[in-house]
Amino acid sequence: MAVALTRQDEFAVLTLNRAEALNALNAETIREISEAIDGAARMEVRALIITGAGQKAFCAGADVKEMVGIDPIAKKRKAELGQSTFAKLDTLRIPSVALIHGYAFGGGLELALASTFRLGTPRAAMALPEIKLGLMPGYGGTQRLPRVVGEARALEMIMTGRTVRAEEALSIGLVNRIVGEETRLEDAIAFAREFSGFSLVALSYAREAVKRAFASALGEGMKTEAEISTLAFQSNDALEGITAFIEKRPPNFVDA
Ligand code: CO8
Repeated sequence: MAVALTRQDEFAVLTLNRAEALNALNAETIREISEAIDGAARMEVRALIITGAGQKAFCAGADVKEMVGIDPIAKKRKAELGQSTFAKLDTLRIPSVALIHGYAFGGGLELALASTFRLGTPRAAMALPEIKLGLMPGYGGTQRLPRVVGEARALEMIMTGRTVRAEEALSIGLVNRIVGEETRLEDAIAFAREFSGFSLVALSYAREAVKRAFASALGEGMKTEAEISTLAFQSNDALEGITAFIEKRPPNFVDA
């Protein structure tokens, strides 16, 4: 199983379970995340905590190796499936907490952005590095990141692919708190207990109201992202970027 769903006290814990691939999101993982979110909704728990197996990564993003040779229609379907899975998380009745240790890159950061809260350990490293592969974010990053950190910072992260570490992430609001490296799960549970005793009805309405403050048709933005990222995906540079990653060499982009 690529994803494990367990219960810890009154909380559900979703663990991405592909440590050997830094918990990269292949099709199976996305499907199992979706099933685990449904499972958490049925568990009568007070919050969902999302974490990654292994010491190195929360999640290193979409599985780059699965992107080789897929056509634009399949690519768009992939982007929409990721988007709809993350939207399910975003609209889940119980709040969610992404517990970021190590890398949260690409789709991994987009998963965290679809969560209600983000906690980072001192070794957390966050980036949307798609540009380095000749791609752009496709699981909601272009729409959710500016809502969290503002347009200029989002553009900087998306256009440079730069890695933001824990202290900076805290200072720009990308994570809510920094938690202990070794005590991260206990710390996340303690954080969740700060709101988990309150009415879920009131919590849901409050979340909904805050979302409305930024609701300039997120769905429309998602459609645009799926379309534009499909165009980016068809470029020679995308093929070169992905191939170079797999061949472990620097890419040679030609602007086409
Ligand atoms: N996909 C597939 N495999 C991966 C990925 C990934 N994203 N990241 C790491 N791995 C694999 C490596 O290939 C390696 O496997 P192997 O041992 O078989 O070669 C193993 O995990 C360990 O990785 P590294 O040896 O590279 O570990 P390092 O500690 O040296 O480096 C990094 C860690 C910096 C995280 C590095 O692995 C890296 O740069 N990974 C790629 C990160 C990335 O570019 N993520 C963005 C992907 S694109 C994306 O998320 C777009 C989302 C929208 C998609 C839209 C629909 C298609």
